[in-house]
Amino acid sequence: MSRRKILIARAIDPQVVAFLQQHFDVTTNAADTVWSPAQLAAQLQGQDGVLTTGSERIDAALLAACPQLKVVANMAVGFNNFDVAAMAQAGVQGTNAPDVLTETTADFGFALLMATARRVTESEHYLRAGQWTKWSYDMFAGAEVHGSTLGIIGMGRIGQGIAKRGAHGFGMNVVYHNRSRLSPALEAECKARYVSKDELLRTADHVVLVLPYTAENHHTIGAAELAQMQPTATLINIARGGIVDDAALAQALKAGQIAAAGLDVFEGEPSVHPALLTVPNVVLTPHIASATVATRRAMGRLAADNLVAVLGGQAPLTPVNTPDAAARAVRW
Ligand code: 8YV
Repeated sequence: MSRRKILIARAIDPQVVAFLQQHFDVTTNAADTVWSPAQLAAQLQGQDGVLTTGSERIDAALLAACPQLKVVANMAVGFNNFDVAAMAQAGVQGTNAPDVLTETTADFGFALLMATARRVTESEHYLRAGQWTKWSYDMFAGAEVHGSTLGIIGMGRIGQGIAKRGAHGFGMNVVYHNRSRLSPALEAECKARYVSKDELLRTADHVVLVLPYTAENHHTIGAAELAQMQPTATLINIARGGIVDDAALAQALKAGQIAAAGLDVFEGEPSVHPALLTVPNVVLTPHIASATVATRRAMGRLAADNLVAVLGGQAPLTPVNTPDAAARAVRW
């Protein structure tokens, strides 16, 4: 049988590319261009599989235009770029890249929390601008981290990682809100107490968002939720942009309704709401929570392993859907 063909939609770790080349005829995106849906469909002609990086929209129109496509392996734990139902109906296997990024992403969640609470970037800008001429008792006085109340919305693997860091490393009182409660054993391991979203917003000193982006999670934090938070509280978003109403957040930060925010993800990224760029009490990073050399390599390798498994006739390692058998047969 001739070798299967795969497309790698964006530049990824060269070691992962080399691994894939051992198994497949590989087409890469040498220029690392961000393709439009039409360009992606054109690139996918004749391809059996594709490695995506989380921003390529895989929907019914694309799948109809690519009748040979059998598997889409996302190099991300989130897969809100997939229309999972359309993929199942079209007989296409989708996979994601969970677990390998959990601890790294939790580390970054904490880094962003610390930087936001302790005003790290704001004070660095002040210093670089030559404004530091004398000490004063309240210069960049921030919010306490140790011993404070950490509220986590979305208690999956990454949320649990943040809870453990907060409870065990910083003696924080951890509360969480999630679609479903953790088992008593996991709650004990994370030293986390389940509360309603309202209670969490009212009582947490630091609110961290780690929930997946779905239609019902759109604007989980908007003007009404920001109004419930304490004026001394911080908000950290390492989940997805659409979970926070960025315009309402910029307004709340300007008005001093909350103390500060740390954002790694944005509505419409890589564009950032212009109002957020003008408020000083927000730490902004370009969606890098999983960005360590080792973790990005591991994410790529897991996506690659999924392609090898599926196109080799094996079960995927980390599936996100079950393709319709009859539609699947047509593609094979
Ligand atoms: C990725 C992410 O960096 O895994 C996710 O869901 O958001 C990030 O870790 C991004 O999707 C690119 O792969």
